Amino acid sequence: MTRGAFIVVEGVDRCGKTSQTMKLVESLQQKNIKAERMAFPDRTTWTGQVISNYLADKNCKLNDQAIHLLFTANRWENVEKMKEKLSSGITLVVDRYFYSGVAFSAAKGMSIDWCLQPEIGLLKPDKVLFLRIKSDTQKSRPGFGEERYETSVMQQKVNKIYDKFSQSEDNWKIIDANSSFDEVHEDLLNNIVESVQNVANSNAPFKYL
Ligand code: 2DT
Ligand code: MG
Repeated sequence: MTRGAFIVVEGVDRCGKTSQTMKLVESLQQKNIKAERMAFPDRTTWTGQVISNYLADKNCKLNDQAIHLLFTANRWENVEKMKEKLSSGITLVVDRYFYSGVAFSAAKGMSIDWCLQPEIGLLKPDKVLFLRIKSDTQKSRPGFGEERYETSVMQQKVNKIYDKFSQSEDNWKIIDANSSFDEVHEDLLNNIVESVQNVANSNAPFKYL
């Protein structure tokens, strides 16, 4: 049996990642492609609960390196589960991955090289779809929540780091996310179907960071 594709959707807050990833799984299933959604941070695990408390409580004083490593550990905790699902032919549509980890930590002033080190050895996505929105579009969407990082200054810094990834990484694809939900959905879906077919046709083994 050929494995499923490992797809990541990245982008700043309010670009539509959550609703798009949910709809994508439905649309893939309608095409008889086995698919499941995942999101990082995975707030259901032990590290996920610590992370969730950190994000919700702006007074929580946790050293930047420590929280960075907790986000990374939250991915490592899920590696076996992800491999099992992909091996059983399920395509994973994942809302955020280590690119968010690096982008948010580097936006706080940490070194990108340092941030990347603990991610080495994790599964590498077959495709990263970067939902790129103009800051005007972002501002026109319903307001930021109450969580840490949900400020315009932080989001702009993060967007710049995503732009760097989109230029340097071979698996990134920029998706114009300023248009309607349905148009963006079609664009994402076409890209994912193509990746699923490429993985199946080439019998691609897992790739690692
Ligand atoms: P959500 O709003 O998507 O739940 O994200 N973040 C995320 C990091 O700082 N490091 C990471 O490794 C990941 C995956 C982005 C919650 C916030 O957590 C940030 C926004
Ligand atoms: Mg959020």
